[in-house]
Amino acid sequence: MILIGQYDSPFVRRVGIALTLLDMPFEHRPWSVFGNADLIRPLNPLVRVPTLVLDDGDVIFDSASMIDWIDNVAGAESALLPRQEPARRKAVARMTLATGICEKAVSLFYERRLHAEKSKIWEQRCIMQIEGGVAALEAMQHEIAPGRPLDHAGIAAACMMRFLDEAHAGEHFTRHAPELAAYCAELERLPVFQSVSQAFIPPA
Ligand SMILES: N[C@@H](CCC(=O)N[C@@H](CS)C(=O)NCC(=O)O)C(=O)O
Repeated sequence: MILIGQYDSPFVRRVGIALTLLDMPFEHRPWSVFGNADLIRPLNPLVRVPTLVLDDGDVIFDSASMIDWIDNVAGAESALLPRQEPARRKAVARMTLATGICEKAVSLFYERRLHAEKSKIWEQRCIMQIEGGVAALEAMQHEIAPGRPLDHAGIAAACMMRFLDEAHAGEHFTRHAPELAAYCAELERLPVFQSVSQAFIPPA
């Protein structure tokens, strides 16, 4: 299978980390949605990353769908989300908050980078949503019991944290989230987080 997209995308990175953790072999093509749009478009009409091309040629289009497929193929024993409720829905809530924050962080980045005339209303809305999401995640940190196995929620949080810190360095979005920051810093020290990583490259 082929994972398309650069690891400075928190969405691509979380899929790459999950595949690596689960020992699912894949080829990585670090194509840019802007610079390599012509390569991505024939595989994904949305021209977005991550794009996951399976061995039978089928394509999966969104990181949430990829995570769902990866866990399904890995099987219940290996899947990277708790199986029991309410632990499962709580982990899913943290995971979707983290990826939701990333959606807003990408949107804020594009607003500032790609629009000659920026919308203050949109910028402030994104900032409010990111700050709210980070505060909510910080408040949920107590749900992660020490020694609990790494799951998709933790992976998504660490990928989110790195993206906020690098793509929006001036905003210091995580300054009021010390527990979340410490948890993510600990994950970033793991070999899989170090190997599946790339410093942020702004689109040209
Ligand atoms: N919901 C998508 C979000 C992916 C996303 O926003 N990817 C960005 C790169 S970080 C992208 O493809 N941007 C180009 C575009 O949206 O046109 C996912 O989880 O895969």
